[in-house]
Amino acid sequence: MKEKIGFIAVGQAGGNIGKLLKTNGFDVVFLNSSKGDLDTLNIDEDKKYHISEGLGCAKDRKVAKQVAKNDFKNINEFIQKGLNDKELYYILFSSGGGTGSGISPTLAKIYTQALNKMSV
Ligand SMILES: Nc1nc2c(ncn2[C@@H]2O[C@H](COP(=O)(O)OP(=O)(O)OP(=O)(O)O)[C@@H](O)[C@H]2O)c(=O)[nH]1
Ligand SMILES: [Mg+2]
Repeated sequence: MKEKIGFIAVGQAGGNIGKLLKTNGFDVVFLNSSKGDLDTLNIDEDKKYHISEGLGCAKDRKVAKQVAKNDFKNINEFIQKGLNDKELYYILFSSGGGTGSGISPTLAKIYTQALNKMSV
């Protein structure tokens, strides 16, 4: 089952949880609007994506949503490429910040409707 699941880690808390899952053999891709936070995770370059324009969203969900909307094509390509053979996606994020909680619900909605791949 492990090989059929893909985790999408968004924001710092999502990234920290994703790192633990990766260490335990799961496939994880990492997204953040803060390049500095992404780099602290020490993950292969092809598994992490810095959302364009992003300098961190400082707990502002509206900013996060807008930044993700502007860069959605690249975000989607990055996820599809990193987790292309998966039957199920899980999204990891904290409800306390801007990036993870701003972007993740919209991402879940899009993937549920477009791919029927989400589990929440
Ligand atoms: N338990 C736990 N909480 C964390 C962790 N990392 C961040 N948090 C908490 O998550 C909340 C903020 O969410 P973050 O994930 O840092 O925010 P973000 O999604 O990166 O969004 P930005 O506001 O744009 O930075 C704060 O309450 C943090 O203390 C973690 O590894 N474990
Ligand atoms: Mg952050």
